[in-house]
Amino acid sequence: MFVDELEILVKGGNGGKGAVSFRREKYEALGGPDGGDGGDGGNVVLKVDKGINTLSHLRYNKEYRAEDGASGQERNKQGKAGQDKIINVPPGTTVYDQEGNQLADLTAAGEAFMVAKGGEGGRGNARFTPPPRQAPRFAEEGESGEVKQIKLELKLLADVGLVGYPNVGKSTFISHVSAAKPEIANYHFTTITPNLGVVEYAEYKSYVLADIPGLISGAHQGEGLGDKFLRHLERTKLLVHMIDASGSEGRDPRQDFADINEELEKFSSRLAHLEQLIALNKIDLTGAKDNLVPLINHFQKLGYSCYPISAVTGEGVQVLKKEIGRRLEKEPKAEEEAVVTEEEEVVIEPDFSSEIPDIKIMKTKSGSYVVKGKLTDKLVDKTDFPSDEAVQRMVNILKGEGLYKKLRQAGVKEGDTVIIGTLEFDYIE
Ligand SMILES: Nc1nc2c(ncn2[C@@H]2O[C@H](COP(=O)(O)OP(=O)(O)OP(=O)(O)O)[C@@H](O)[C@H]2O)c(=O)[nH]1
Ligand SMILES: [Mg+2]
Repeated sequence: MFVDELEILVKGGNGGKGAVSFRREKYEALGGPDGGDGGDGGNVVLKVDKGINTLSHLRYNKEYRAEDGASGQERNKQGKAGQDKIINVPPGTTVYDQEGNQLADLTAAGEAFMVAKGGEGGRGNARFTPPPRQAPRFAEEGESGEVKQIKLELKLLADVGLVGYPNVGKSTFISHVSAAKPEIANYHFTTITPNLGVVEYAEYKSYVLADIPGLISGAHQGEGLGDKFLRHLERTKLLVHMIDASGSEGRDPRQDFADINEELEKFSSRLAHLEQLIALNKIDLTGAKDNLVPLINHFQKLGYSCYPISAVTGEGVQVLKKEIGRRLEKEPKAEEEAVVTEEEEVVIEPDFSSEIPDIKIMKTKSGSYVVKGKLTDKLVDKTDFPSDEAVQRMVNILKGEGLYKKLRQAGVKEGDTVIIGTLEFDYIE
C-alpha cells in the first residue's frame, strides 16, 4: 500500500531521576552524598532509508516514543541513557509541525533529523554537596522529553515524470524500460498510486522515472483520481507527456495534450513550465500511422520534440529512453534558459524523412539564428574548434544533412550569424 502523508505523535524519552544516596562505610553512620544523575532520555530521530518509497509502514502506529533515561544510582552511578527511537522514512519526506511550519526536508540517503529531543537526566544529590547543603536529601527529577504532533509528507524523488490521460500506456512504458512491474490493463485508472522505476540508459548511467495515475480534464476539481499525485512530480526535471497517437478511444490527441497541460498549470506553474517530451504511443495500431505526421507537425509547431513509440512492441522505446537521459545530462543552466525565453522562434516546416528529426532554428532578438538538435549537438561536441579544417568538416556534414536548406527556409541571409552550440559563424552560401 502506498501512503504519502500521515500525522504522528513523537515523544522524546524523559530524563531519569537523580538519586538520593549517602556513602555507607564501616564505622561511619552517614557518609557524604553519592546519588548519581539520571540518564538522558532518548531522542526521536527521522532517518532516510533509500530502500523505501512510501510511508505506509508508519500507518498503524500513531505514536512513537524514545526510551526514558534510567534513574541515577548510589555510588555516583549515572542512570543509563534512553535509546533513541529511529523512524525510517523514504527519501523525499518533508516534516511539518502542527502549525504547518516546515521542520525538515529529508532527501539524501542516511540523512537524519532529530524531531523530538529527550529530556536531560536529573542531577543526583552528589551534585549538591557544597556548603551549606552538607547532607542534601534531595535530587532532581529528570526533564520531560519533547512531545510533538508532526505531519510527514512524501514527494517522491524522481528525475522524470510520465503524465497523460488514463490508458495511454504510461505503465506499459515504465515496465518496458525499468524493472518496475505496475499493473497494466485496458481500463481507465489502472494505476492508482505512483510507481517508480530506475532506467539504465547507458553504462553506469540511470535516472528515476515516475509513473503516476492518469489525469483527466477537471482533475484539479477532483475529477477522476484528482491531481494530488502531481505532487510527486514536483521535484522532477523533465516530463514525458504520453499521448495515444492512434486516438483509439475516440479523443483528439491534440485536445488530450491541451487538457493535461491545463491541469498541470492549475496544479503548479513550475510543473507546467518543465521541459516536456511528447511520446506518441500506440503507433502499432492502424490509424496511428496516418495521424503521425499531422500530429508531429502540430506539436513541433508548438515547440515540442515528438517521439513515436509503441510501448507494446518496443518500437522507438530505446530512442526515447536514451533521449530522456541525454536531456537530463544537459540540465539547462539558469542563464541559458533565460536567453532562450527571450528568443523569438521561427517555425520551420519539419522534414521527417531526414536524419535530423528534432532540429529547431530560433531567431534571437539581436538577429542571429540559433540551431538546436541532436545531430548538431553531437557534431559540435566532437569538433575540435581551434582547427579550421575540423570546423569546415562539420559545416560540410551539416550541409549534407540539409541544414543550409533549413537555414534558408528560416530566412537566414548571406552574412547572418548562425550559432550552433559554442560555434558561431557567418552564413555564406
Ligand atoms: N496497441 C498498443 N496498446 C498499448 C500500447 N501501450 C499500452 N497499450 C495498452 O493500453 C492499455 C493501457 O495501458 P497502461 O499501460 O495500463 O496505461 P496507463 O497509461 O498506465 O493507464 P492508467 O494507469 O489507467 O492511467 C493496456 O491494455 C495496454 O496493453 C501500445 O503501444 N500499443
Ligand atoms: Mg497505469
